[in-house]
Amino acid sequence: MTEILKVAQKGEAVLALHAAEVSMQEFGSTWLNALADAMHATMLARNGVGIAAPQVYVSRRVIIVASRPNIRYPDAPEMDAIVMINPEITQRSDRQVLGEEGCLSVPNERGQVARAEVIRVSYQTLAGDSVEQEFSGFPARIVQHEIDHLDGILFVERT
Ligand code: K2U
Ligand code: ZN
Repeated sequence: MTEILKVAQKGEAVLALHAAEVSMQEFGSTWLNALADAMHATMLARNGVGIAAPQVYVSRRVIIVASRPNIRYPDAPEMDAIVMINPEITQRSDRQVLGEEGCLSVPNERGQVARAEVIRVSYQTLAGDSVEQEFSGFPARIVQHEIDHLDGILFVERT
């Protein structure tokens, strides 16, 4: 049974915390896999293109990135959802791009946010494998937005 979880709203303390890393012994655990499933179901139910664990009241460094074409980014790539555990941005392009963002935790608000156009991200998969991957454009924007959530930062603090 995959749960659709309640999404924390702007002003709730959990969104302002620095989320804790997932430790090696937690990989493969029932709780981590259940969390990823519930985050994914919740993101889909809310038509999100990403979600971070703190948004469902879990202050741990887990995000999902799932770009798809949408009204604001019609040429965004359609990508399979990626679950990133302990994600870290290892490189950022100097060049930044302004783009409109929204947030499942900040309803009815949209704002222009400057983000690095190209980033390199290192993260662990649910299986515990380490991955280094480059993102650009809208997917790069989503990754930066979600990692901000892990550091207690909402996009409205960057507009
Ligand atoms: O983290 C979230 O609250 C999910 C956001 C992700 C997002 C990141 C960057 C730019 C836009 C959104 C939700 O997907 S907000 C809904 C949405 C979907 C597509 C485009 C804009 C807003
Ligand atoms: Zn958000």
